[in-house]
Amino acid sequence: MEDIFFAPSELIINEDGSIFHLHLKPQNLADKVILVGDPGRVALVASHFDGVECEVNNREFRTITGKYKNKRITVLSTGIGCDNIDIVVNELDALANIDFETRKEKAELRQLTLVRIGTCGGLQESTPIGTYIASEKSIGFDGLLNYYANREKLDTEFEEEFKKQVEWKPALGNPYVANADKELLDQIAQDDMVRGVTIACGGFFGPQGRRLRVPLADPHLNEKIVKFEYKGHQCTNFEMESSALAGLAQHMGHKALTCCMVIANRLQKEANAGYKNTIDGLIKKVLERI
Ligand code: R1P
Ligand code: URA
Repeated sequence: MEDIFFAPSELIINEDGSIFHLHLKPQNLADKVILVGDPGRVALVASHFDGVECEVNNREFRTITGKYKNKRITVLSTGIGCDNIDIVVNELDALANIDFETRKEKAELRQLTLVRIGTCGGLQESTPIGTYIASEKSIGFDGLLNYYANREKLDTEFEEEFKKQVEWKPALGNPYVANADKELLDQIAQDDMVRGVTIACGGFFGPQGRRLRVPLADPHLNEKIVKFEYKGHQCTNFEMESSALAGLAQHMGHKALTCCMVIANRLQKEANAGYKNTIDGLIKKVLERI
């Protein structure tokens, strides 16, 4: 624990005592947290709760804390992208581990369990639309963890092998690899989920190899990603938040995992735009197992 005073410009607290973006107060946060991208998915998760304790909304961050079968759970939306994960995970950690009166770190770590329930694009024939994928490893194309210390504690061996096999172009920035918490992975990813390597991208189109009107810097990157194989691991899916979540949680001492439902398969060139009706199956599994 470091004895640092977090100045008002570094840790912004609103006049009502809530944290800047999430508008949550420390007492609003449960130890078990479900993160979803879509603010509309928060009500879907909370529809399974036996009771609701508080509901807070600001920008794309919608939060409900309640009870599911005697487990106190907070569900909150992050919106799209790793930039929002930086905000959400730092603010959740501050709510748990910084004393808002003294603006100093608390003496003992309060460990959070963070499970993201999202949607993704499948990359293999074994990941058709409807598959649930738990991200055992996440490769971050988003650059976020390059700004934090302790990068060497991430999975640099896997990173080097990935860059070699896909002939990574340095102009794309340095990808990093973050692993899910092993215990949480075993708890949540049972036989009905594929354990995979997820690529978290800084965009939905170009960064995921979707070419509409503007040509891509490396039009063959996705073919190389699909072929990549290392120690039995293959890249299974694309989404936009898992690496930032896994990496930040590891640095902060929290447990984190991302589970996504495939809504588009890039090999089969198919998509299910009506997925909102079917993601409830994944939500129920996570609520039971968290
Ligand atoms: C893109 O459509 C969004 O969907 C996926 C991506 O990660 C990105 O946030 O996740 P969510 O469905 O959780 O938003
Ligand atoms: N989310 C993504 O980021 N990519 C997809 O292809 C589908 C959902």
